[in-house]
Amino acid sequence: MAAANPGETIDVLVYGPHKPKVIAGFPGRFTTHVFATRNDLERLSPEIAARIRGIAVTGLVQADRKMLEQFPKVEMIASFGVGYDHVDFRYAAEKGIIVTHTPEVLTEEVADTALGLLIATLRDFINADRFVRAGKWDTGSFPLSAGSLRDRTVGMVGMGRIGQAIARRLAASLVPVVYHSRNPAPGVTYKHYPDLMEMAKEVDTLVLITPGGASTEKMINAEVLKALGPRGVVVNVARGSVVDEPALIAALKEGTIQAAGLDVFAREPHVPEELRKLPNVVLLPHIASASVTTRDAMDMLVVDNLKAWFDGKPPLTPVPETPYKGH
Ligand code: NAP
Ligand code: 8YV
Repeated sequence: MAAANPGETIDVLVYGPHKPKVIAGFPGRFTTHVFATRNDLERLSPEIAARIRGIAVTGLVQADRKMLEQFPKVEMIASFGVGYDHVDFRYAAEKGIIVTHTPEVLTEEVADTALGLLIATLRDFINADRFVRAGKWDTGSFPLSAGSLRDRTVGMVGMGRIGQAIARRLAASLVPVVYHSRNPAPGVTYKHYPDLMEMAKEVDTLVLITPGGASTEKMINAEVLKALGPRGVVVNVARGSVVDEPALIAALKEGTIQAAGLDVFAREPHVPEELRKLPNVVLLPHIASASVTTRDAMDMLVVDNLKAWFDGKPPLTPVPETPYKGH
C-alpha cells in the first residue's frame, strides 16, 4: 500500500454513532460514507464498498469478520476508544490491515470516573441526592452510609494505563491497593496476585479495568464474589463481559456482597430490570470517558491516525496485534 497520490480521492467509511467532529475531520481529498448501524450498512452498494480504504469505527459497533469482509481494499481500521474487543483484530492481522485505538487521551478521565463511581457507591450519593430532591431533609436525616473508603483494601483487576491512574488516586486517598493481572506490571510496586481468587479472599473491593474479550469473559463469577464477602463492593469500568451478570445480581440480592457501581453491562444499552430495581447499585450508561474534552481528543485521534496513514506516515496508535511494518 502507498500514500495517496496527489489529487486522488480516498474513500473512508465512518461507521457507528454519529460524530460530526469525526466527519468534519475528513475534508478535501477524503470522501466519507457515513453509516450508523449494521442495518444502515446494508444500503452501501458493493461498488462503493470496493473503494473503501479506511474505516473509522466511532463507537462500540461490531466490526467483525462478516462486516469487514465487505471491504477488500481497506488498509486501516481506526477505532474510537482504547478497548477494541468489538473489532476483529485477528482478521485485520491476517489481511495486513492496521487497527488503531485511542489510548492515553482518556486515561485520566476514566480514572476520575472510576474513583467517583466507587465513592458514590460506598457513600450512597445517588440516594442522598434523591432524598434532598424529595424534600425529605426538612423532616429527617439521611441514614449513615454502610460503606466508606476509609476501611477498605482495593484489589484492582487490571493494572495497565488506566489501572495505574486509578491506583494513583486511591493511594493519594490513603487506600491500600493490590492488583491482579496475568503478569506483574513493569515498575508497579503494589502487591501483585497472579491468582484472582487469592486476591478476592484478601480484599473487600474490586475495581475492574481490563479489556473485554475471551480471556476476561465472566472472570468475576459467583466464586469470586463469594470470596469477596458480605462487605464486598465491585466497580466495573472495564467491559460488561468481564462480569457474570446474573451471578452479580444474585450476589447483590442475597447479600453475598454489599454493593456495586457499574458503568458497563453485558448487553448494552440493555440493563436488566432486576439490576435497575436494586437499591445497592449505582448504574451509569457507559460514560467513563464521556466528557466533551476527552471525547473530542478521542475523535481527533481517530481522524489523525487515518490522515497519517494516507499521508504515508506510520499510524499514531496501532494496537499491539497489528504493528506497523511499513506502507
Ligand atoms: P491496558 O493498558 O492495556 O491495561 C490492561 C490491563 O488489563 C493490564 O494490566 C493487563 O495485564 C490486564 N489484563 C488483560 N487481560 C487480562 C486477563 N485475561 N486477566 C487479567 N488481567 C488482564 O489498557 P487500559 O488503557 O488501561 O484500558 C483497559 C480497559 O479499560 C480497556 O480495554 C477497556 O475495556 C476499558 N475501558 C473502559 C472505558 C469505559 O468507558 N468504561 C473507558 C476506557 C477503557 P496483563 O496483560 O498482564 O494481564
Ligand atoms: C467509550 C471505552 O465509551 O475507550 C473505551 O474502551 O469503552 C469508552 O471510552 C467507548 O469506546 C464508546 O464508544
